[in-house]
Amino acid sequence: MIPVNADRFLADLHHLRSIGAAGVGKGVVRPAYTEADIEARKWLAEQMRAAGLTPHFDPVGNLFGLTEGPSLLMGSHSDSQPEGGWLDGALGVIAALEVARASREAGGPPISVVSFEDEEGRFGVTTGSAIWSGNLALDKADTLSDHGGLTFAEARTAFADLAGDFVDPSRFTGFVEMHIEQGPTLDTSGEQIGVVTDIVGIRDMRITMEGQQNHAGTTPIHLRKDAFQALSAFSTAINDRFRNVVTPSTVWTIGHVSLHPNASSIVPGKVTFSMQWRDGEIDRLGRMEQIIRDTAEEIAKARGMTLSYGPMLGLDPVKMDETLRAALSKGAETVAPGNWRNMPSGALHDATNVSKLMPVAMLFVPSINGISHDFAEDTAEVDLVAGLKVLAHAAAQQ
Ligand code: HGY
Ligand code: MN
Ligand code: MN
Repeated sequence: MIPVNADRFLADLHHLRSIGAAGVGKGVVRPAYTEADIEARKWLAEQMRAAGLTPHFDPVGNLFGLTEGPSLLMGSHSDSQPEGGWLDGALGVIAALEVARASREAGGPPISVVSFEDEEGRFGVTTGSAIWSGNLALDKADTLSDHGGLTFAEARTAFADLAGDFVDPSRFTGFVEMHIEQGPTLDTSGEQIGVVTDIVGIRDMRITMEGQQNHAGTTPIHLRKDAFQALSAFSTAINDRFRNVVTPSTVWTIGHVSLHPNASSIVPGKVTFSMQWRDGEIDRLGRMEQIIRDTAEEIAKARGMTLSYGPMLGLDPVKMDETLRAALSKGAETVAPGNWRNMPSGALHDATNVSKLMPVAMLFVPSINGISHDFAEDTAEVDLVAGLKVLAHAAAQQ
């Protein structure tokens, strides 16, 4: 077993939390390419160097801590949602750093570390690892923009003076990512560890409906081409039409809405909204897409409105590598005998992209009350340390 240092691991985790601390509970605000994100990555690069690894930024800000020769890659992401938790991504990066550091100290197996950039999709979907893995072409990524209109090409210039080439994935024998569950399963069952079996697929697109901006007092209801009413009708219709396509584990979300001009006395003439859906089956994702497009077209036509789509991004469901998964299961049984389970991931992770390049596996620790993507996200420190030890066990079996 690699002798990990739990106190050093927790101290690094709390230091990373302090970079971009939201000042609300343990929350963080550290979206990709913001000052806090860049400061965090520079601090991580110093820790990697101090651990005997060679820090390396690639052209999009993915940060690797490289060891010589072939190695197992471990890590996650250190960027956060606009309102993020202190552990989403950060846990996997700091746990990987501690295992790599402790392994070097003990003359153990070579471990490299990575913090992928923009996993949280300020611009795309798991953007940094999608580009590195070839799932997303850099020139296409450069045309993506955030909700404020900043392009990915502009944002990534923040790393221009730090960036080297993309790292050659063939130097890695596999990838293991530790992450919080971000859901209620382990918190409800009371189990300490989840060994991931597969990660769901996702589709994500922006839809714009345009009608007629007008006076909220003088425009009769039957003459309106009201963008909010169109969105409301669309959402109600897809909820109904999904009924006999989806399963209890299928999810779909309209999370971002920009209504123009967003004023109380003006009938909104335009709405652009995010449409995201996830499932473990590729063909179900396709059937849902068809319902979404058909319903949007039907509603826009019936209301004399125009309809346009932004780029659709997505990743297909992936299964975890059996050998790496067995190593995690063995570690879980050693660290938390009888207190762990095999389970799917409803959240997306960089491991999905990396699975295109090499064998991948993931492990979870519980999220208190199943909360994530919220300042209240948290995990008991005893569970964080248990997860670290499972990760170290899996690394030692390489
Ligand atoms: O949305 C996700 O599943 C990930 O946390 N970005
Ligand atoms: Mn994450
Ligand atoms: Mn996340």
